[in-house]
Amino acid sequence: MSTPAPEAAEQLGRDGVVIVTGVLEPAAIERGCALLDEIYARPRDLALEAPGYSVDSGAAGEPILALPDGTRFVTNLVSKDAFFADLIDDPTVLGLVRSLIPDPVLSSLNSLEPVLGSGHQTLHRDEGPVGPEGVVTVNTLWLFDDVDADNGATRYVPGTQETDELAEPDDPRVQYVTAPAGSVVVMNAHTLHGASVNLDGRRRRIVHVYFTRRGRRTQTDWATYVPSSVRDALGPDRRALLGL
Ligand SMILES: O=C(O)CCC(=O)C(=O)O
Repeated sequence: MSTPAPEAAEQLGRDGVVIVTGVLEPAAIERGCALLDEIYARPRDLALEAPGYSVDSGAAGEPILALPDGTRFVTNLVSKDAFFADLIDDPTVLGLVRSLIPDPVLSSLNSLEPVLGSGHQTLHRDEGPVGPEGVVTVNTLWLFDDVDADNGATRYVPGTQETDELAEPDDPRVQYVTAPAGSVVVMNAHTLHGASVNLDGRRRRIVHVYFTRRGRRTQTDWATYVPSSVRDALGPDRRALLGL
Protein backbone atom coordinates (compact mmCIF):
# COMPACT_ATOMS: atom_id res chain seq x y z
CA MET A 1 0.00 0.00 0.00
CA SER A 2 1.42 3.37 -0.94
CA THR A 3 1.42 6.10 1.68
CA PRO A 4 -0.90 9.00 0.88
CA ALA A 5 0.83 12.25 0.08
CA PRO A 6 1.44 13.83 3.49
CA GLU A 7 -0.17 17.10 2.39
CA ALA A 8 -3.39 15.29 1.42
CA ALA A 9 -3.59 13.48 4.75
CA GLU A 10 -2.83 16.74 6.53
CA GLN A 11 -5.62 18.56 4.72
CA LEU A 12 -8.03 15.71 5.42
CA GLY A 13 -7.15 15.93 9.11
CA ARG A 14 -7.51 19.70 9.20
CA ASP A 15 -10.55 20.35 6.98
CA GLY A 16 -12.27 16.97 7.12
CA VAL A 17 -12.17 16.82 3.29
CA VAL A 18 -9.54 16.47 0.61
CA ILE A 19 -9.97 16.21 -3.16
CA VAL A 20 -7.57 13.95 -5.04
CA THR A 21 -7.62 14.60 -8.79
CA GLY A 22 -6.68 12.23 -11.61
CA VAL A 23 -7.41 8.97 -9.80
CA LEU A 24 -9.39 7.52 -12.72
CA GLU A 25 -8.01 7.39 -16.26
CA PRO A 26 -10.31 8.63 -19.07
CA ALA A 27 -11.06 5.06 -20.21
CA ALA A 28 -12.18 4.10 -16.70
CA ILE A 29 -14.38 7.20 -16.44
CA GLU A 30 -16.03 6.31 -19.74
CA ARG A 31 -16.54 2.69 -18.72
CA GLY A 32 -17.95 3.66 -15.31
CA CYS A 33 -20.41 6.12 -16.87
CA ALA A 34 -21.64 3.52 -19.35
CA LEU A 35 -22.05 0.92 -16.61
CA LEU A 36 -23.91 3.29 -14.29
CA ASP A 37 -26.35 4.19 -17.06
CA GLU A 38 -26.87 0.54 -17.84
CA ILE A 39 -27.44 -0.26 -14.15
CA TYR A 40 -29.88 2.68 -13.71
CA ALA A 41 -31.90 1.29 -16.62
CA ARG A 42 -32.08 -2.28 -15.26
CA PRO A 43 -35.21 -3.46 -13.52
CA ARG A 44 -34.55 -3.50 -9.78
CA ASP A 45 -33.48 -6.88 -8.48
CA LEU A 46 -34.41 -6.98 -4.81
CA ALA A 47 -31.93 -9.80 -4.20
CA LEU A 48 -29.16 -7.29 -5.02
CA GLU A 49 -30.74 -3.95 -4.14
CA ALA A 50 -29.72 -3.49 -0.52
CA PRO A 51 -31.50 -0.68 1.32
CA GLY A 52 -29.60 2.61 1.53
CA TYR A 53 -29.92 5.01 4.43
CA SER A 54 -31.77 8.30 4.47
CA VAL A 55 -29.86 11.28 5.76
CA ASP A 56 -33.01 13.24 6.65
CA SER A 57 -32.50 12.70 10.36
CA GLY A 58 -28.94 13.95 10.19
CA ALA A 59 -27.72 10.50 11.16
CA ALA A 60 -27.96 7.17 9.40
CA GLY A 61 -31.76 7.37 9.39
CA GLU A 62 -34.32 5.00 7.92
CA PRO A 63 -33.54 2.48 5.19
CA ILE A 64 -34.56 3.67 1.72
CA LEU A 65 -34.83 1.96 -1.63
CA ALA A 66 -35.72 4.91 -3.84
CA LEU A 67 -35.59 8.67 -3.50
CA PRO A 68 -38.86 10.52 -3.97
CA ASP A 69 -37.37 13.56 -5.71
CA GLY A 70 -36.18 11.64 -8.77
CA THR A 71 -32.54 11.35 -7.72
CA ARG A 72 -30.98 8.24 -9.22
CA PHE A 73 -29.81 5.94 -6.49
CA VAL A 74 -28.51 2.38 -6.63
CA THR A 75 -26.86 0.29 -3.94
CA ASN A 76 -24.50 -2.68 -3.79
CA LEU A 77 -22.46 -1.83 -6.89
CA VAL A 78 -19.87 -4.39 -5.84
CA SER A 79 -22.38 -7.08 -6.84
CA LYS A 80 -23.49 -5.39 -10.04
CA ASP A 81 -20.24 -5.22 -11.99
CA ALA A 82 -16.64 -6.25 -11.23
CA PHE A 83 -15.50 -2.78 -12.38
CA PHE A 84 -16.68 -1.28 -9.09
CA ALA A 85 -14.64 -3.67 -6.92
CA ASP A 86 -11.54 -1.87 -8.23
CA LEU A 87 -12.66 1.29 -6.43
CA ILE A 88 -12.58 -0.22 -2.96
CA ASP A 89 -8.83 -0.68 -2.55
CA ASP A 90 -7.17 2.04 -4.59
CA PRO A 91 -3.90 2.51 -2.66
CA THR A 92 -3.98 6.31 -2.51
CA VAL A 93 -7.62 6.59 -1.55
CA LEU A 94 -7.60 3.69 0.89
CA GLY A 95 -4.40 5.06 2.39
CA LEU A 96 -6.22 8.32 3.14
CA VAL A 97 -9.15 6.41 4.63
CA ARG A 98 -6.70 4.52 6.85
CA SER A 99 -5.20 7.79 8.05
CA LEU A 100 -8.55 8.26 9.85
CA ILE A 101 -9.75 4.68 10.41
CA PRO A 102 -6.77 2.32 10.62
CA ASP A 103 -8.85 -0.85 10.13
CA PRO A 104 -11.74 0.10 7.85
CA VAL A 105 -14.52 -2.07 6.48
CA LEU A 106 -16.56 -1.23 3.40
CA SER A 107 -19.98 -0.16 4.64
CA SER A 108 -21.73 0.49 1.32
CA LEU A 109 -21.02 1.07 -2.36
CA ASN A 110 -23.78 3.18 -3.90
CA SER A 111 -24.30 5.67 -6.69
CA LEU A 112 -26.21 8.91 -6.18
CA GLU A 113 -27.12 11.22 -9.06
CA PRO A 114 -29.44 14.17 -8.57
CA VAL A 115 -31.25 15.10 -11.77
CA LEU A 116 -32.46 18.57 -12.77
CA GLY A 117 -34.12 20.26 -9.80
CA SER A 118 -33.44 17.43 -7.34
CA GLY A 119 -30.75 16.38 -4.90
CA HIS A 120 -30.92 18.80 -2.00
CA GLN A 121 -29.76 17.23 1.25
CA THR A 122 -29.67 19.11 4.53
CA LEU A 123 -26.18 19.62 5.91
CA HIS A 124 -25.66 16.56 8.06
CA ARG A 125 -23.06 14.28 9.62
CA ASP A 126 -23.13 10.58 8.87
CA GLU A 127 -23.52 8.88 12.26
CA GLY A 128 -23.51 12.21 14.08
CA PRO A 129 -20.57 13.98 15.71
CA VAL A 130 -17.42 12.07 16.63
CA GLY A 131 -17.91 10.13 19.86
CA PRO A 132 -15.53 8.42 22.27
CA GLU A 133 -14.60 5.80 19.66
CA GLY A 134 -13.13 8.49 17.39
CA VAL A 135 -13.81 8.62 13.64
CA VAL A 136 -16.14 5.81 12.58
CA THR A 137 -17.21 6.95 9.13
CA VAL A 138 -15.24 8.01 6.04
CA ASN A 139 -16.83 8.46 2.62
CA THR A 140 -14.92 8.49 -0.64
CA LEU A 141 -16.89 10.06 -3.46
CA TRP A 142 -15.78 9.01 -6.95
CA LEU A 143 -16.65 11.58 -9.59
CA PHE A 144 -17.62 10.16 -12.97
CA ASP A 145 -18.70 13.60 -14.23
CA ASP A 146 -17.27 17.07 -13.77
CA VAL A 147 -18.93 18.55 -10.69
CA ASP A 148 -19.57 22.11 -9.54
CA ALA A 149 -22.17 24.15 -7.65
CA ASP A 150 -24.53 24.11 -10.65
CA ASN A 151 -24.95 20.37 -11.11
CA GLY A 152 -25.45 19.14 -7.57
CA ALA A 153 -21.97 19.26 -6.05
CA THR A 154 -21.36 17.94 -2.58
CA ARG A 155 -21.04 20.87 -0.20
CA TYR A 156 -19.39 20.87 3.21
CA VAL A 157 -18.28 23.02 6.12
CA PRO A 158 -14.52 22.58 6.67
CA GLY A 159 -13.39 21.89 10.20
CA THR A 160 -16.78 20.76 11.54
CA GLN A 161 -15.56 17.17 11.90
CA GLU A 162 -14.14 18.40 15.22
CA THR A 163 -17.39 19.92 16.54
CA ASP A 164 -21.07 19.17 17.02
CA GLU A 165 -22.30 22.54 15.78
CA LEU A 166 -24.96 22.83 13.10
CA ALA A 167 -24.86 25.31 10.22
CA GLU A 168 -27.49 27.26 8.32
CA PRO A 169 -27.75 26.63 4.56
CA ASP A 170 -26.27 30.08 3.86
CA ASP A 171 -23.36 29.70 6.28
CA PRO A 172 -20.46 31.60 4.66
CA ARG A 173 -18.08 28.75 5.44
CA VAL A 174 -19.94 26.33 3.12
CA GLN A 175 -17.77 25.11 0.23
CA TYR A 176 -18.92 23.32 -2.92
CA VAL A 177 -16.75 20.61 -4.45
CA THR A 178 -15.52 21.77 -7.85
CA ALA A 179 -13.53 19.03 -9.52
CA PRO A 180 -13.18 17.15 -12.80
CA ALA A 181 -14.39 13.62 -13.51
CA GLY A 182 -11.81 11.14 -12.30
CA SER A 183 -11.34 12.89 -8.95
CA VAL A 184 -12.09 11.39 -5.56
CA VAL A 185 -13.35 13.41 -2.60
CA VAL A 186 -12.20 11.79 0.64
CA MET A 187 -14.36 12.96 3.51
CA ASN A 188 -14.36 12.41 7.22
CA ALA A 189 -18.15 11.99 7.19
CA HIS A 190 -18.47 13.55 10.66
CA THR A 191 -17.91 16.81 8.74
CA LEU A 192 -21.16 18.70 8.01
CA HIS A 193 -21.94 17.97 4.36
CA GLY A 194 -24.68 17.18 1.85
CA ALA A 195 -25.48 16.95 -1.82
CA SER A 196 -26.95 20.09 -3.39
CA VAL A 197 -29.67 20.71 -5.96
CA ASN A 198 -28.77 20.00 -9.55
CA LEU A 199 -29.58 23.42 -10.99
CA ASP A 200 -28.63 23.01 -14.64
CA GLY A 201 -29.34 19.31 -15.25
CA ARG A 202 -25.82 18.26 -16.25
CA ARG A 203 -24.99 14.68 -15.33
CA ARG A 204 -23.60 14.15 -11.82
CA ARG A 205 -22.73 10.51 -11.42
CA ILE A 206 -20.94 10.06 -8.08
CA VAL A 207 -20.17 6.68 -6.57
CA HIS A 208 -19.90 6.51 -2.78
CA VAL A 209 -17.31 4.05 -1.52
CA TYR A 210 -18.22 4.36 2.13
CA PHE A 211 -16.19 2.93 5.00
CA THR A 212 -16.73 2.36 8.67
CA ARG A 213 -14.64 1.02 11.53
CA ARG A 214 -14.37 -2.77 11.62
CA GLY A 215 -16.81 -4.29 14.08
CA ARG A 216 -19.58 -1.76 13.42
CA ARG A 217 -22.70 -2.62 11.46
CA THR A 218 -22.26 -1.94 7.76
CA GLN A 219 -24.92 -0.05 5.78
CA THR A 220 -25.12 -2.95 3.33
CA ASP A 221 -25.33 -6.39 4.84
CA TRP A 222 -22.72 -7.95 2.54
CA ALA A 223 -23.35 -11.48 3.80
CA THR A 224 -26.94 -11.20 2.53
CA TYR A 225 -26.52 -9.16 -0.63
CA VAL A 226 -23.27 -10.42 -2.21
CA PRO A 227 -23.93 -13.57 -4.28
CA SER A 228 -21.41 -16.38 -3.81
CA SER A 229 -20.11 -16.02 -7.39
CA VAL A 230 -19.19 -12.38 -6.68
CA ARG A 231 -17.77 -13.27 -3.28
CA ASP A 232 -15.47 -15.88 -4.86
CA ALA A 233 -14.34 -13.47 -7.59
CA LEU A 234 -13.42 -10.76 -5.06
CA GLY A 235 -10.49 -12.71 -3.66
CA PRO A 236 -9.38 -12.84 -0.01
CA ASP A 237 -8.15 -9.25 0.45
CA ARG A 238 -11.27 -7.63 -0.93
CA ARG A 239 -13.50 -10.08 0.93
CA ALA A 240 -11.70 -9.05 4.12
CA LEU A 241 -12.37 -5.40 3.29
CA LEU A 242 -16.08 -6.29 3.18
CA GLY A 243 -15.75 -8.22 6.43
CA LEU A 244 -16.57 -11.47 4.61
O1 LIG B 1 -23.45 12.59 -3.00
C1 LIG B 1 -23.21 13.58 -2.32
O2 LIG B 1 -22.97 14.68 -2.81
C2 LIG B 1 -23.24 13.51 -0.82
C3 LIG B 1 -24.09 12.40 -0.33
C4 LIG B 1 -24.25 12.37 1.15
O3 LIG B 1 -23.81 13.23 1.84
C5 LIG B 1 -24.95 11.30 1.79
O4 LIG B 1 -25.64 10.52 1.11
O5 LIG B 1 -24.85 11.22 3.04
